[in-house]
Amino acid sequence: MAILDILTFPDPRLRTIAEPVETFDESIQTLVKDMIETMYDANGVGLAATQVNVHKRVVVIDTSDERDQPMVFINPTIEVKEGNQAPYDEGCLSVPGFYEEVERPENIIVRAQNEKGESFELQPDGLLAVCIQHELDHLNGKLFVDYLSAMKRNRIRKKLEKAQRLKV
Ligand code: GNR
Ligand code: NI
Repeated sequence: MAILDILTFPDPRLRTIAEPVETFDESIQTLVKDMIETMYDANGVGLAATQVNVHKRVVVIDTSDERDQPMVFINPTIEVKEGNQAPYDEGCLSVPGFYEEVERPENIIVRAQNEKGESFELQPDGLLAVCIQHELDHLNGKLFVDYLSAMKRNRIRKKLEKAQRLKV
């Protein structure tokens, strides 16, 4: 197992559109295991492969308090049902230290495959519904800061660029 490095906004690699997974071989099982370990190590609720610079449509999520119920979503799709948008104070491991309210559809159906390639469907609510939409955005090169005003996004970008400069 391995803990992977997480890319930070505004790294242009976070804008890559991930490719569908076609073969569910050992390399996918290893990627899933490493992503789960990385998510737990970073105390994240979810992680998309894009964030660890692997551009495949793989997401892991664990919204449980005990951090012992990892879920795997490969090639996920979302169908938006009739209903409301709800605001949620979102954070992102690729935008460390910043939390902002984002509105997203509340009623969705998620279809995906597990690490064995078996298809499943679920109707999530609460944080899981928010998180799966946040992760699918990552696979499409999108970040929660894209929903904010340009002024807020630029302020966050400048602060993170400065923090990166101090690190390297
Ligand atoms: O850890 C995370 N918490 C979170 C909180 C509110 C909405 C979305 C998230 S996902 C985030 C982990 C992450 O960056 N996943 O891509
Ligand atoms: Ni994120």
